[in-house]
Amino acid sequence: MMLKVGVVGTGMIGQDHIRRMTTVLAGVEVTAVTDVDVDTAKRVADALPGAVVHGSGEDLIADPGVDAVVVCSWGPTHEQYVLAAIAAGKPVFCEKPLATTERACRRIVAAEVAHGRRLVQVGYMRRYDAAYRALKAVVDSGRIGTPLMMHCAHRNPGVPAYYEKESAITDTAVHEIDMVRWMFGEEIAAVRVLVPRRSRNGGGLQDPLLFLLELQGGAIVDVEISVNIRYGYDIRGEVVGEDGTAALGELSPVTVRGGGQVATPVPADWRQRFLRAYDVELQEWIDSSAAGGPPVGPSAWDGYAAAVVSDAGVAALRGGDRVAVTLMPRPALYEMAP
Ligand code: NAD
Ligand code: ISE
Repeated sequence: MMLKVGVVGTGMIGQDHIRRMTTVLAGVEVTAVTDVDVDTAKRVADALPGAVVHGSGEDLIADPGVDAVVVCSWGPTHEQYVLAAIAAGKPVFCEKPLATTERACRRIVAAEVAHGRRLVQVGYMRRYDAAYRALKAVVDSGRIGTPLMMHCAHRNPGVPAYYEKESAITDTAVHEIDMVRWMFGEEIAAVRVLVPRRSRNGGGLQDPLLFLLELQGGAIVDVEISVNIRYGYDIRGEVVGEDGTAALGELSPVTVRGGGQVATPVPADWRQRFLRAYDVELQEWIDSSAAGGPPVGPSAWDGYAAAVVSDAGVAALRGGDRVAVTLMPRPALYEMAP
């Protein structure tokens, strides 16, 4: 059976997901799109035979020709579409973040719990990345002993147009928040933000930042967030265990030696670096949705937990020292570990 998908938001990642659903993945058809930028939505639909352009996300979700929804609009608009999809009983893949505040995520969790079965998956694609999966397999195997620390860097060449001061946490570091919960299988207990001197390339943002995450079991993770690093998109991670360390490998398929130097290319952006991870993530979501089963990827609970930590990070950035993280009790619907 072909899963008929409607896409809300046809900007950068909306177009990239439409490309993969129409040219790479199997068992899916994009039947409807919408965007507040109507011209963009129409231009995107022109390349999709038979696809309808809707005037609003709500109209798209109500369309009987849409079985499942992919939300790729700006973060603050996610809540309304995820809630509308739950109300319609349709599976919804929501790009990260699930919503931009804890309260909005609580409303989504409450709606899904009231519905009685999981319909929401959040686009935390690092869980599908081959390098992160290999790193987690080493940590889980016990080969490096109990993990004590993790060093991460999240470097972007530049920022999208919607980026604000807090986005370094809410839009960028939110990936490490989810990845760390998954990597360590524990919730985050507290956060801090350290502020070094500003880069002249930072465009008025506090750039870079050092984000510190304390896990419930006592491990500590540091994340360098640089969002105007210029040289490329560079994602790093190294876990330090009692008996050894394990790091994400260099990912380039080519190394050039010449002129007295060894050089490997750096990805240009997240689309290049996580190309395969997005493919695997969406294919699994398509397959589980088509089968009528619950999604197996990051849940509304994961989206909620990330938002609580993200809110704490914003408080720490605004001048808090150590900000503790308190989660509500986890509903039985989300019984699996993070
Ligand atoms: P973008 O600005 O390129 O595209 C967003 C689109 O949403 C725009 O076309 C905009 O007009 C549209 N839009 C805004 N409000 C809307 C509304 N109420 N209804 C319908 N359409 C609306 O941004 P982007 O880079 O594509 O990011 C979109 C979302 O995807 C963000 O939440 C971002 O955090 C997330 N994202 C995730 C990843 C990832 O690695 N998983 C990468 C990039 C972006
Ligand atoms: C963007 O929205 C993403 O999700 C990318 O993966 C991230 O690296 C970037 O910082 C965000 O702006």
